[in-house]
Amino acid sequence: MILIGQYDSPYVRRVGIALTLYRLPFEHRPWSVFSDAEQVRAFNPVMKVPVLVLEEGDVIVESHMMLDYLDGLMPEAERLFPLRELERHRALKIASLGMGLADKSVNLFYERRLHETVSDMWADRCERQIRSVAAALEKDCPEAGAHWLGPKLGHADIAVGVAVRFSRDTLPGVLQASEFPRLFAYADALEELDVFREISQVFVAPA
Ligand SMILES: N[C@@H](CCC(=O)N[C@@H](CS)C(=O)NCC(=O)O)C(=O)O
Repeated sequence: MILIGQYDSPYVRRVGIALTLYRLPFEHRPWSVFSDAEQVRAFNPVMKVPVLVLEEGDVIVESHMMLDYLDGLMPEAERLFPLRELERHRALKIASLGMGLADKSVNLFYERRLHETVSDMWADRCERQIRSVAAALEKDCPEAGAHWLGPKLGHADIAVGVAVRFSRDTLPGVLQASEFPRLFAYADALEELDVFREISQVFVAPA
């Protein structure tokens, strides 16, 4: 398999972490959606990353769809989303909140970075949404070193971890450790894991 996209993207990173934890061999092509846009477009007409190219050449876009595909390759006991309810829908909800945090952080970052005149209305809304989802996560956040569902790391943990890191890297000061102490401690503990260290990249802003 080939994973296209840089690890400063929370979406690319969550797929890279899952591939690594699943010990599925893959080639990483760290193409930028901006400076390598045409190369990305050759695989994904939406020109977004991640893109996962399968052995037979088929392409999957959207990180959640990739995780769904990868989970299907794994024995049930190793899958990173729980198979059974209630745990399953709870894990899906936490992963969706994590990705919501990532989405709104991307929105706000692009608004500030790419628009000559920033829309205060949109920027304020994004900031409120980021803080709102962080507050929801803070409320039920596990202790640092623990996991959201059950004894082992899962896609829900990974989604929250990569989203918090992305938000902090790209929007310094929007989320503060003093306001979200459990969430920050939990995310910091994830960043200490070997797989989070390995599948990682310092954020590079689009030129
Ligand atoms: N929902 C998508 C989001 C992917 C996404 O927004 N990726 C960003 C990189 S962080 C991107 O490609 N942005 C370029 C653009 O929107 O044109 C997923 O989960 O894969």
